[in-house]
Amino acid sequence: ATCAVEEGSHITTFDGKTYTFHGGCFYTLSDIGVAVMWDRKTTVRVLLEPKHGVICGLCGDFDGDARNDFTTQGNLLVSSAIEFGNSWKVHSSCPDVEENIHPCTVAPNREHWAKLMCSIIKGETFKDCHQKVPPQEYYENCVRDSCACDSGGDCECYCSAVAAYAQACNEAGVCVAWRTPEICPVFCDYYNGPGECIWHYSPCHTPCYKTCLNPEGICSSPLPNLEGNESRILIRLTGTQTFYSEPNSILGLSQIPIFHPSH
Ligand SMILES: [Ca+2]
Repeated sequence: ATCAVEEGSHITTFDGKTYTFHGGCFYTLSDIGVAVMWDRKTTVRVLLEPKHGVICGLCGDFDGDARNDFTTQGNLLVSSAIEFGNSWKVHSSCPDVEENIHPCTVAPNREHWAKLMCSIIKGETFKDCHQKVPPQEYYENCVRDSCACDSGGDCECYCSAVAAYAQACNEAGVCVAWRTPEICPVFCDYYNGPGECIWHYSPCHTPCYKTCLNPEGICSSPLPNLEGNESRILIRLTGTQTFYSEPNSILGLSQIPIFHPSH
């Protein structure tokens, strides 16, 4: 099971409840993690074994029922994402979030651009996925995030938001090659030496695959299908064998930040 915190504020619990919580503090995501994957930017995934026991935090309690996931640290079932999120602050001195204000209200000049760019999610590019994963919620998150990125990193928020939908499609079995040289490109060629053609970007692959650290391609714990900003999966072709870069690493130059709990 996977709990995802995408673009820093869109959370899907282990039981499948989705909500938005823009917090500025440190929060408890889950009180135990089998593996944590982080894209070094705005997205965190916590992976649990399917038969793992009940947990608590922003990722919900993992009892198979999405309806009770807004249980506060004080063990109250609430309906407000803000009340729920605030209860899981790690430091009580950090101020509570007061209200989820739509960022397009604050930056109306960005709204048109955001809606235009995010329309890719509801458009032709992703049409094979629309039946499997309803796009509306992802579109709205995309508009919200694209409005919220006020300077620098403009495209990063947008690309992360589209990548979140591509990721959901991937997990539903629909792989969409949506990146182009104009839209959120992955510059693999940067890593190829002069005259070399070794590294390639691939949007789709199986959940378990051969890597330099896992040459047999045998996985004990399931890894989600990965795409895009989150993974930058690059394939290295060496003779008859295919090796992939480690998940979330860029060409193995940096290791995936996986933390194993000590208990
Ligand atoms: Ca639950």
